Amino acid sequence: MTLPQASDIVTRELRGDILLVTINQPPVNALGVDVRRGLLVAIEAADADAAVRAVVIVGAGRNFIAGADIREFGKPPQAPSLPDVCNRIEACSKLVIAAIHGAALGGGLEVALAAHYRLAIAGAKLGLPEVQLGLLPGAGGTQRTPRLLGAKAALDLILSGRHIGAEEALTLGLIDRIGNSTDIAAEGLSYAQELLTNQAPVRRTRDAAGLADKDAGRIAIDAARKETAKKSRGLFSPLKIVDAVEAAQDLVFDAGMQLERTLFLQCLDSPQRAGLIHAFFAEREVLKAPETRSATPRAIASIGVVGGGTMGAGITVAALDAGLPVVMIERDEAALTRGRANVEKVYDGLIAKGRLSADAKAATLLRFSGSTDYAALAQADLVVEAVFEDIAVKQALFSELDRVCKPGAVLATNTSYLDIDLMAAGISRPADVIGLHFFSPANIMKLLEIVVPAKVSADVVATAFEFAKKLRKVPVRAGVCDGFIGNRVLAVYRQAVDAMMEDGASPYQIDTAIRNFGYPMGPFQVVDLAGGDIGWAARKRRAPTRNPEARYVQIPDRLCERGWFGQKTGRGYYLYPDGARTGVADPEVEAIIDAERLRAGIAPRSFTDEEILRRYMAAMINEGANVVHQGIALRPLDVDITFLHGYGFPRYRGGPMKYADTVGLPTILADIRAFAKEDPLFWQASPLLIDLVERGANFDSLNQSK
Ligand code: T1G
Repeated sequence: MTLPQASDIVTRELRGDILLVTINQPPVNALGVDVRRGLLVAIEAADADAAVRAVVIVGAGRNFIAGADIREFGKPPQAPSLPDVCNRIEACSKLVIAAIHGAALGGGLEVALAAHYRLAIAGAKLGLPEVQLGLLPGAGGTQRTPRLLGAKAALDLILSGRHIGAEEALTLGLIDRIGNSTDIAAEGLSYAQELLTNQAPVRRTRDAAGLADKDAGRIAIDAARKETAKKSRGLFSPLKIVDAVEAAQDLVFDAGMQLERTLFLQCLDSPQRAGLIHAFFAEREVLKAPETRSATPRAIASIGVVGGGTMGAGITVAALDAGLPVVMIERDEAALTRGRANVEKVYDGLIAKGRLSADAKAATLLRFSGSTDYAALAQADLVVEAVFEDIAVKQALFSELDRVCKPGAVLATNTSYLDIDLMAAGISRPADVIGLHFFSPANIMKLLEIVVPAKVSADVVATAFEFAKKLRKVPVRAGVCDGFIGNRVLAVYRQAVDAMMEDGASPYQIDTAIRNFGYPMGPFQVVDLAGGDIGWAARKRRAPTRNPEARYVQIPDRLCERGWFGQKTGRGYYLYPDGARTGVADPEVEAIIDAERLRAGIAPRSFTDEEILRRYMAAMINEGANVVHQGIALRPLDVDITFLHGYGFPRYRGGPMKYADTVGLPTILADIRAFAKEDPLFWQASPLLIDLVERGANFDSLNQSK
């Protein structure tokens, strides 16, 4: 049966006695049902045609095959399955050669493993990243890879999900040849011809002897299981991967394939797969803002950074690491020396860890220059200020930038809460002013909130997204408000957490409950890490405008008044004896909490971990809904990405809004209404949440790109 559309997507062309099979399914040749059908038709045709002595499979465009079509997961499966297609390729009576350029990932590599020989050219990316999607290689990857590479190398490749290049693939034995030219079809055909000339046999990966050394395999599997149990932190699929590779070691191929299928379907059904795939697509959708569609970014060839403190130095390193020249401005020589030292400290740390050479540091710093004269910014395409968080200081600074920067330079502020519209209003070019809110450490944290003031021009927003891409950051478009997206939502769920502490839950129980949800740290550990003085300053700043009717928990202030700011002062909510990184509970803190409960007239009650989590998430989700409702975030997925990349939200849950959809919005709304009986002012259900529940819709229904 020939399916016309399949033949369009998978074309066959006889070149002499070699059948060239080309997959052409933009954008990345994902293995959707049409591609699977087309491959099957092609292999059947090759087997049936006596004129065909070999088959070469290539991908059109920039990639071989990106993998299974992730968009198909969760939908009813359509035949043929990818395992069946791979088995049919492997069973072909003619030589099958996979010629790889670009990505051969997941199912893409599994197709190549089912071929009899594999060639790749420079720039190829091979890997089995299914674990990053909460899955495992489900088309023979857990059975063929160990047979080809041995259990240890296979487990490393599959459990890490990492991409490897052609050279490493050749060394490992994943491929047989590296092609020299960039013409992948020519390379594949030439290699096929060579194999035919040499009468190379049909060589099935299922028959490879990588698992012959049972003892080595057993040792590798036991070690992987122990290591994975320790570090997979609640993830479901990694241990299933070990089980599948163990099956490859212990069972015949077909039985191993059956077990792989069973384990794959278990992973597919896990909510973790849904969360991780949501994160995968959200990271791509978040790059699509109205301005990135409508405007062309300005060129960014050189950067200015005003301020050499923690943030200024971090931003400088991020730009230097992106290959950009950076000029740092500080108010005087001493401050500039400190700024440069802050930059060098980052690189010296990497050298100390053996992750950077001194020469590489020196080469990078050739692109760094410093000055105390703003005139040094005259040629910068984009300037980011990271000076003291005071609106008057910032306004004065923007006046200087307005005076010295060339026309068209983007003028950005790294402020975490000050009014960017005010900064823009004071200069002659408000259309060039934008917020670039980095997260500390700015050279490490991926999240970059791109804060869009009222008068900014679309091409400046597009330029900010382009800048984020250069720095390999994950940009999220945010509207101007106190805290933008992340810190605004944080302020709300922090209040919920402080209220629970005052009502009877210890900070240590709360931290444990939140860590068990999947966070690396609990909220009180985070405060101790970041420094309690930061939140204290924010509370003092908001005090004049705080609603006097609103509940205010004073416990955090009691600690700050004692200078107990956390790790940097040796104690905060926890004690850090001898500068330990992991704190211990502090009886004096518990005594302060008891005294505050007494002062507030509160009779403490117990909380279950489950209730702690429900309150924590209800507050986060509700404020996330408000942020979307008020247009501060474009879509719920923008809130998800903010919390995945800026606040340690467990990735396999997809983010707070995805998690809310998983729990069910009616449940979240019911919780909020129940909590409102104690504190109606704090627990006000978001109009967006109410509307979605009334319509029987969920947050994901709002995620189509704007
Ligand atoms: N399925 C569907 N769409 C995909 C896709 C995929 N596998 N990979 C990418 N896309 C979309 C992506 O959403 C974007 O869409 C566009 O293609 C360009 O992607 C059975 C079960 C291949 C390295 O995990 O790593 O195989 O935004 O921006 O930067 O064992 O895409 O344009 O609408 O990322 O050039 C395993 C995932 C799947 C690889 C290219 N494979 N993809 O990077 O482009 S599970 C993966 C990537 C599996 C089997 C199992 C990258 C890339 P839009 P992009 P890129």
